[in-house]
Amino acid sequence: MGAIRINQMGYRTDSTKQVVYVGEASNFLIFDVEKDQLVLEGDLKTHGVDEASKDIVCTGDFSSLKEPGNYCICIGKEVSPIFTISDKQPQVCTDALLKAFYYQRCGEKLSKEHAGEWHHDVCHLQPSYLFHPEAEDLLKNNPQALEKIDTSGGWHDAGDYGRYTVAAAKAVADLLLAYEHYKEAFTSNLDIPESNLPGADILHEVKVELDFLLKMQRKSDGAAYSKVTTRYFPGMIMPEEDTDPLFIFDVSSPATADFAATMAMAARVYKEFDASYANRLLDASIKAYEWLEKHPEPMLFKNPPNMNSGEYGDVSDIDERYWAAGELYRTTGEEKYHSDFLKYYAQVEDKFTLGWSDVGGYGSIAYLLSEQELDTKIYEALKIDWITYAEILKQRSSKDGYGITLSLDDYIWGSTMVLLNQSMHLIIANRLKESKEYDYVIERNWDYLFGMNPMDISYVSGLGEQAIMAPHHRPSAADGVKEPVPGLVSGGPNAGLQDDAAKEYCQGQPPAKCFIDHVESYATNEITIYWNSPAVYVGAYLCYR
Ligand code: G3I
Ligand code: 9MR
Ligand code: ZN
Repeated sequence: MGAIRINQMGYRTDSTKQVVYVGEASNFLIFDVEKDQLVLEGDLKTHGVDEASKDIVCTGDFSSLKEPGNYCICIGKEVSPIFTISDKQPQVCTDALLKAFYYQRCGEKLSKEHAGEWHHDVCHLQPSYLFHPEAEDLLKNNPQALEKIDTSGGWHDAGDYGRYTVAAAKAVADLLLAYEHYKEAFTSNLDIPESNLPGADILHEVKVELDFLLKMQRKSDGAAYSKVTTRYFPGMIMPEEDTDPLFIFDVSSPATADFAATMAMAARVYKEFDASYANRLLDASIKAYEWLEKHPEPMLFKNPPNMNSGEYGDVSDIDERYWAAGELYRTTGEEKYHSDFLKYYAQVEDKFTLGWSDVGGYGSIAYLLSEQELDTKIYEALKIDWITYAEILKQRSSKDGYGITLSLDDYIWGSTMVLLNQSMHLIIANRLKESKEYDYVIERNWDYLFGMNPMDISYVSGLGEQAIMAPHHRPSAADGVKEPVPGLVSGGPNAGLQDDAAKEYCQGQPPAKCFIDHVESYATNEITIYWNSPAVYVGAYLCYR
């Protein structure tokens, strides 16, 4: 591990730029490696002990270096990896982070043409059966008695091959917000099968998941099923080898409300692109919402006994209902959704989180950025609270050795998502204030993701000189290709040590170092669609802010 920590993917010409040095030193030198020239000399500022890593660190600012080129930093006898200063930095990252969704596609062959060495055969087209307690016996003795539903398509959730509604909702929401807010960032050709069709590739890619989600809506009443998975997590095999029967699990109120919210959002975004598809999405959303109205009591999902795919459980559905009402109001302007939103506003505890189980933040965004007539008092209160939390994040970053926004308690399963969600919060705060006030912090969080961190590692596969190599990702582990599938965001440090590899290698480590680039460490080094999606949002912002 080197002592000089930088963003291994480099920096934009006009971004603020920081280097972190682990140890004590007084100054740094930057050389242009092509011209073999010293271009900058700067002082290092002592930070003292960085609480999250327990390392003593110094930081140096080289924002004044704006000339595109390739550089390295020298501190004492240490030399950093070579890095680039280029305006392409965030675009290169954003494209790769988005292309990762293509690699997660289910139910279609990934061809050599589009997937390169990570190509694989078509997967998960076996029948999917509606689960009920006797489903397994029936499957053995009388499979005809089981209801079959076509649930093909969509994205594999993560390192496993399950497809889960609430997880999909967060991923789709982040990508749609990214497109809605920063369209200019989505003009690249991602080399996916639909790239030659009109429209941005991000819309083609998200449609893959929307089409799948539409299949997850129960035809009879509009409720959404919670997931489709095999009974157990399979071994580290390729998706086409995962041929056990698929089960579709019960509907739930959080899944249905998330479904209503994402469909309403998508109807808005796809309207200009494909009006009849947008109508279909809106109809699906309204139907799901009608089910919610008929079922005011929470109906929460629990894994049935002896089924061990992901649970994605929840303790409340108020935040999901808040989000659904907020999106439907923003998309349709119908008063009924507005009054529901205000009712849930008074009940929802957490109005900021952008997670898969806590989605209050999305409800708040839907209202804060709505074009509809709003309740001024509620709008103002929400805006003040949103900005107050942004200030807390900014304060926190000023005390962190790397300048990031994670608190000591934030190093949980999927801590990179926590970090990226915090950046999303700051970006929305910038929008509300019409300022760039939080850019410095957003850039430090971005640098952390790509290597400026206590592990000296880029948490995104394929991006950075020292990027993760062994994510808990079944295709990457089983395909015989040395490099993992690129563009995947690892969960990152997790002090919970919930898997054997983390227990073995990270015991006693400070929170920011509870990470192991080991294929078996699903609690620190798995990947998911909803850890990639906030990264796409932040990357898109950094492309054209
Ligand atoms: O929120 C609490 C926090 O208050 C507490 O201090 C902290 C202490 O550990 O825990 C936090 O909760 C954690 C929660 O994630 C945060 O979202 C739980 O401990 C932790 O067990 C839980 O992990 C989830 C994991 O599934 C196990 O259920 C991850 O969020 C979730 O991303 C992950 O999802 C899995 C799917 O089930 C299957 N597919 C892969 C996917 C990624 O690993
Ligand atoms: O591979 C599974 C991963 O996708 C999940 O996030 C994780 C936690 O639910 O579980 C993993 O599966 C492990 C299982 O829980 C226990 N036996 C080992 C499996 C990993 O190969
Ligand atoms: Zn599949």
